[in-house]
Amino acid sequence: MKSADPMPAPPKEACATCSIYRAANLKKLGVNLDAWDYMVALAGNPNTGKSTVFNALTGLRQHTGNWPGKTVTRAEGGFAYEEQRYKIVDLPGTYSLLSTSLDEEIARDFILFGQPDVTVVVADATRLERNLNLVLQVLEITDRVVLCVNLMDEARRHGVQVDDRQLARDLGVPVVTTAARSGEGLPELLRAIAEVATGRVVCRPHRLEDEPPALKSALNELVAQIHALYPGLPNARWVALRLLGGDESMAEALRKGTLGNLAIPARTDFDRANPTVSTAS
Ligand SMILES: Nc1nc2c(ncn2[C@@H]2O[C@H](COP(=O)(O)OP(=O)(O)OP(=O)(O)O)[C@@H](O)[C@H]2O)c(=O)[nH]1
Ligand SMILES: [Mg+2]
Repeated sequence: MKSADPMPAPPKEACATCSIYRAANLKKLGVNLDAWDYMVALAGNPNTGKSTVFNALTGLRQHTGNWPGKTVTRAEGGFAYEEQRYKIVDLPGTYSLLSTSLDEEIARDFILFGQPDVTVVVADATRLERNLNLVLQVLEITDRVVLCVNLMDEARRHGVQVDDRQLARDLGVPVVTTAARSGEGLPELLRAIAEVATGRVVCRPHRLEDEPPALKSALNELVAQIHALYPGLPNARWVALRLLGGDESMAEALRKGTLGNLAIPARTDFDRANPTVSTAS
């Protein structure tokens, strides 16, 4: 966050009677998160409405506004839905998982190493093609993805239609269209999150074709070495690919031994190792 908001007020009684609550059986938990069953990450390009979704589901007041780069650290909140408690993490906007700015690294590291049960990629319906770059990158590292195509009201105003069913078939993950500012589509988004989190829906994401044999053997060798150095590091294969691609920040993390800091044996350990403000900031 560039400017600090005041501490959020706890969710009001009215939250329990709002339309999203009634339609979706949602209970906004604010920052009251003693224990949770599933963790959800909100990722996406800058300015696509991640914090707007976060606020609608938690009752918190994460900073929103009409310019990119507002959320610069992760913020956490909670909600309950169908008897399950969810911790939801609002991440800084990122165009790609290959990014290097600090706020983008926070998002990248959490998606890669935070082991969320569901990663919701919030995309801008008016710029869908550009947003799909990040979607495809996220699909390379996790099966458990829901694509939220937001700003549908803006898209309609520009005469843009989104074939969400075809998109879901092509990508192999659930796709939900929303206009988060007015609450449109949020009950459906909640249902999709719950279905993926609980395993009622199993995603079969579109993946790039297999690597050529020479690359495969180099990758396997490198993955074994990374695992020897950092046992249990999630997504070691992705790290190896980045190293082979000459990613300086990955190479630096490996040389300095800081890559291990990103390895999260248990999610609670991650939280302890990376204390951040857990309210709207
Ligand atoms: N018209 C319209 N505006 C929306 C919608 N969802 C969010 N917005 C607006 O879009 C702007 C950006 O929303 P944010 O929630 O701050 O976006 P973000 O993805 O968190 O942005 P960063 O943290 O900067 O990456 C704000 O002005 C929101 O009010 C929507 O569905 N329709
Ligand atoms: Mg934000």
